[in-house]
Amino acid sequence: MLVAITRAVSRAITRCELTHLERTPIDLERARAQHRDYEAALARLGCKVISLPEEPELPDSVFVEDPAIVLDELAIITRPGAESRRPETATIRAALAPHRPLVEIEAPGILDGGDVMRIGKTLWIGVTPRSNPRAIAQMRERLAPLGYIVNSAGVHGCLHLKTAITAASDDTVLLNPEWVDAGLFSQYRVLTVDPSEPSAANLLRVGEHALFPTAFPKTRARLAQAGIETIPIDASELAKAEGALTCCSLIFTV
Ligand code: CIR
Repeated sequence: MLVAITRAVSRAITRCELTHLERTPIDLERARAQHRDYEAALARLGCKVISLPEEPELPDSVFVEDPAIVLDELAIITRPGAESRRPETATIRAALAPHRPLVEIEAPGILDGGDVMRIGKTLWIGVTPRSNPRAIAQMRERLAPLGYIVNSAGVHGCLHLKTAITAASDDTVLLNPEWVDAGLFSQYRVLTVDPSEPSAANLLRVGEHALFPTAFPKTRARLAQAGIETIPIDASELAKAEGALTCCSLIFTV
């Protein structure tokens, strides 16, 4: 069975971290309505949704992808790169404890789950202001014995690796070549975003299905042409907080 952990949008979202975007007003009720639609879409696609209660004091806590990485064998509790986000790990640790053995990223390592892309037994980890080589070394040390290959990738011009690239299928990646070096990923079939939609590389796989933002119709058409069908979903309000589709859930099998 697929489980999706999510968390309600915090009333403090207007104080979210922003790196590459200007602050613009976020409509809390609209963000919450879109987030409920997202949870409903996950449920329709077969997930048991575990929706954690709102954290009124933690602005970015809706983005549950960043405090943990869930693999089949274990879950890694991260040490988020933004200090304001470190308290988010406590409740994520508690939510994951029944499902996986837990390991922790230790200081001076920093890591955001948004920088970790898994394709089969290979993990690609972005080196960004949120994730450093010390954490990547810890990941490699812990996961190599389980058969994982851990690679790093530079990211330029966007927040996380998965803002620049996500896996669209087991052998296909969707990427923005301005933000990540496409040459690194030549072992996969590489699809690129439409140049007029730079933020369109974040696709969320849910089992055999995929959710994709309504904001990027041209890239969605490119995906369809390559044989990858996606279900459109409006996530425009949380996009103002620099969040995309993968950021709002931790999806795993139990
Ligand atoms: C942050 O800067 O941490 C949040 N405002 C956005 C986090 C988005 N998470 C993600 O891409 N995995």
